[in-house]
Amino acid sequence: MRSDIVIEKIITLRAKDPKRYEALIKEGMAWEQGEYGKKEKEKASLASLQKEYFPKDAAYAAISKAVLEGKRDAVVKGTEEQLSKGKDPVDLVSHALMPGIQVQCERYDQGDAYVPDILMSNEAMLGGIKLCQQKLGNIPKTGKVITFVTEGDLHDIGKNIVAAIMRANGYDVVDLGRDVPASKVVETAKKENVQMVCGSTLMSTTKPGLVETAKLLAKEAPKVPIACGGAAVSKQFVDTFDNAIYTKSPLITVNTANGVREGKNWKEYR
Ligand code: B12
Repeated sequence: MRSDIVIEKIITLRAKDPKRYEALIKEGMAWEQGEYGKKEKEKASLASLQKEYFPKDAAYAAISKAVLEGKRDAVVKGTEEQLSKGKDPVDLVSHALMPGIQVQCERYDQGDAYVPDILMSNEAMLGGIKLCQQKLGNIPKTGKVITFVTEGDLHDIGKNIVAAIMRANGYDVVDLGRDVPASKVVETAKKENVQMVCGSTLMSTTKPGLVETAKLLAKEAPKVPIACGGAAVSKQFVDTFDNAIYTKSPLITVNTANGVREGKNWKEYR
């Protein structure tokens, strides 16, 4: 569209619908603030990344390293050993398995690792997560949630960790996967009678999927809020639309789901 036409449209919108105009300005600003992935980070060596992310415990660090190296068998063996020693499965996911993928993602981001490296580390991590979930077995179900990644976004590593930690805390998780349109989320929320929806996105371009889902839920399943997370999402952004709660980490999401189950409203989290 030509820029003079765009400007004319903006002026018309400001005159005809000042409320919407204000909302769009606010939303646009929240969009830009702290835009994720754009800042030039200083390149970190593998050793310094390991120092930053890896656990102190040698057995846990060996699992993180096996995830980083994409060695699924070694991850499975190490996780099995720790579980047989009575280690907490949730602790293993957060402090042995996750650090490995975090280092791999940082390396990819700075051009030191490639797509197959990420995919192999992800596979290796999932091998360990599967065992932790089996160990937890059939713990009594406290509630039901949906996890999904917004339409157009294929980044599901973080969402898979969130789903695993929700399950470990007694939630029945309907995982819709990645690249999911808002309509599918809302249809499932109604059918499955869930208490909350957990949506994630890692790209600026796919953030509107969270807004759309929150709005559609408010219309068609009014008691179901959406917990929004993922590295591209900030509190500033989530606070620009209704029926949504910003949840920075998987454990905050669990606590929020507990609150919603007990009758808390999304407004109480603002
Ligand atoms: C891994 C990765 C990929 C993998 C994804 C594999 C997969 N199956 O997920 C591959 C290689 C396929 C990929 C592809 C692309 N990628 Co990419 N990718 C990344 C990378 C390196 C890491 C992301 C990640 O998994 N982090 C690890 C997890 C554990 O962290 P996390 O997701 O943030 O999750 C944590 C929290 O956020 C939270 N959380 C996560 N989800 C949720 C959900 C809820 C409900 C809650 C409460 C919390 C929560 O809990 C998690 C655990 O603590 C990032 C850069 C970076 N360092 O972050 C770029 C990045 C996200 N990618 C980017 C881009 C642009 C792309 C591509 C378009 C690249 C291209 N040109 O092909 C494509 C996208 C294709 C598409 N349509 O989606 C950009 C996005 C920029 C932006 N601002 O929009 C980034 C930031 C890279 C960059 N610096 O530019 N990518």
